[in-house]
Amino acid sequence: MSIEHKTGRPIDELIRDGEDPELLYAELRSAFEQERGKASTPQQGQALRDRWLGRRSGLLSATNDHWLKAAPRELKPVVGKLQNLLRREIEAAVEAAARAAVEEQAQAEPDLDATLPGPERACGAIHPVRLALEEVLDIFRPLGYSVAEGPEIETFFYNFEALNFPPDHPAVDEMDTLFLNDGALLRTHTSPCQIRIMESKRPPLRYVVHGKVYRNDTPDATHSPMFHQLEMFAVDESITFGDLKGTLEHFVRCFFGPQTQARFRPSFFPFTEPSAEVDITCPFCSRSGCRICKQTGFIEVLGCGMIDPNVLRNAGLDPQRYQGFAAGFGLDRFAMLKYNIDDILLMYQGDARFLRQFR
Ligand code: 2U9
Repeated sequence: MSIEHKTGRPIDELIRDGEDPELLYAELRSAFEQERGKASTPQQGQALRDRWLGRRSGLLSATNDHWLKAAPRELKPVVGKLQNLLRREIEAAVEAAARAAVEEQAQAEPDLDATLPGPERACGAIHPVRLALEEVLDIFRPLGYSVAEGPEIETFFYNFEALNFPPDHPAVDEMDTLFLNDGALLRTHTSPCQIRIMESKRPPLRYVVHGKVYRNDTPDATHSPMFHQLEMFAVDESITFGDLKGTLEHFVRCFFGPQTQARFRPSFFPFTEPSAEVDITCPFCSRSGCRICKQTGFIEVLGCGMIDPNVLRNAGLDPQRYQGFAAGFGLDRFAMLKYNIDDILLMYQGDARFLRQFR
């Protein structure tokens, strides 16, 4: 953008010809004054500001570049000083014009207070399930675990058959599983992801998988038909139950606090053998008994076990050569324990006042 002098010649040319910069700046100033006199609404004030002070293509920046380059060496300091002076004048004038326009508008429309702040922008919050997930991932990543997710719509094979569920297992029943058309179903756990990983990658494997899972449950304070599951598993040539215990003890101490102790109780899952459920010493009462641990001093937090050889075989791995451990838990429940939330349904009502409490 260049400015023409009243003679019709570009001003940088005049500068080059030794024209007095003071005079040229005075002309620039009067050009600005004329425009300023015409700006009477806040919108026009904004346009004036953009035209003269705009960072990239504003008249002042453009002339600064041109004039300074064109000026003979001995005049450069004078041109620079005049530019700064004029910029400050124009900034002050634009501010004053904006203020005057607001006042004028307020007088014209007395009910409108143009100085009031605009409507508050609703600000979101990080969901407690996401906070719990990030904490869990921060514990497993340094141990060398990768993170994976998979489809929420699954086949019967990946959700049940490959995981060693017998056809008459109660979980397969429509009572627990939400079936879709064409034999597809909403996954009831994230375990199908592990099958897909074992099918497509060679051991050693260490993965955390997580995501939404669905069960045909009636909602209440501890059940939601959709919740978030997280599972971790490791497959290698000499993995033992000792590796599983050490890993999970480390994990619960990191997540629930360094005093936490874990208790492994024998259990049964179709996809692990042997299997265990893990109770931790109650983080709320340090084992002395409270409402949350129902006076037992312990809280059940996860299930785990050595991956059943049938499952390894179903995923194409030789169980003579490879072993693995796996564990799973509900992230919603972990978030509830961590942040002392007593109703799972609160987490799915989208009330920002609730959601904002946890960080
Ligand atoms: C493969 C092999 C083994 C993952 C495991 C559990 C035990 C478990 C539940 C806790 C509460 C799910 O959220 S919950 O309903 N999970 O008890 N999960 S072992 O074992 C696997 C997974 C995949 C291929």
